[in-house]
Amino acid sequence: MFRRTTSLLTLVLPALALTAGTLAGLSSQALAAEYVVTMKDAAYSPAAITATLGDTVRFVNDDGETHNVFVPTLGHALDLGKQEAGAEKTLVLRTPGQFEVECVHHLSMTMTITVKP
Ligand SMILES: [Cu+2]
Repeated sequence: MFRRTTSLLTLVLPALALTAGTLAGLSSQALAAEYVVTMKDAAYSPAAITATLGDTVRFVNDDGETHNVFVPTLGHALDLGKQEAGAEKTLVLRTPGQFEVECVHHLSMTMTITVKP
């Protein structure tokens, strides 16, 4: 009988710890904002956003052609790859500062993202 109780506790305690961790994760996510940037007619809209560290930017290709999210700015460089018509890609802002976003398919297609600490 004693043995059975011990093994039950061994199972229950890690499960409780896992639940607490998940709830903490959810509450910090709930505070983060999500910005939506549409890609249409060779332009990002809006062309500039100011967000806070941990926020998310969702890029929505609302167009008939392929676009892209490419960041050449030192310290922020990234490439989300080819984004087909109708596709969405998400970027979590993990580094404070300001950077340029460019579309490798359209040279005039640029935007600025400012990330406050
Ligand atoms: Cu483009």
